[in-house]
Amino acid sequence: MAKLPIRQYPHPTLAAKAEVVTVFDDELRKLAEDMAETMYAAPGVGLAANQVGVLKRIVVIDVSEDKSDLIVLVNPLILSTGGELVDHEEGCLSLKGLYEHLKRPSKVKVRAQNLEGAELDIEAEGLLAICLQHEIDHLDGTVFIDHLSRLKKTRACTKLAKLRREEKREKDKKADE
Ligand code: GNR
Ligand code: NI
Repeated sequence: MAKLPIRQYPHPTLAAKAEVVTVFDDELRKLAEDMAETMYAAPGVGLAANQVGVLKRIVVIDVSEDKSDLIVLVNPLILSTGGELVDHEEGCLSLKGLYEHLKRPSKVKVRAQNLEGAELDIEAEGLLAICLQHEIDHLDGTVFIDHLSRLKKTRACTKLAKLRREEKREKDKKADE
């Protein structure tokens, strides 16, 4: 197992469309394992391959309290969305420290394949439904702030730049001690 570096916005792989997986081999299983380790270490509730610089349609998710329920999805597709649009606060490991309110459908049906290539369907609501939409967006080159209005996205980018400046200042200060 290995922890992989998480690419930060606006890294080009975050804006690229990931390729459909056709080969279900040991290399794919290794990638899934490394992505899971990276997600748990971050810590986060999901991770898409684009975030570790790999343009393959694979995501890992674990929204369980005790981190005991890993879901690996290959070639996931949203079959349908439903329920109300729910307002929630969203974050992303590739836009570290930034949290913004967003509305998404509360329910989602997803079809995917597992690491053996077998088809599986998931019906989700709550945090899992949000996370599935967030991760599948990544595979299509979309990050959550792309769903904001132009003005709100600009403000979010300004906030992110400020967070990074502050983080750098803290780091420089520590190195100086
Ligand atoms: O860890 C994460 N938390 C989160 C919170 C609200 C909505 C979506 C997410 S996904 C995010 C991990 C991540 O960046 N996945 O791509
Ligand atoms: Ni993300």
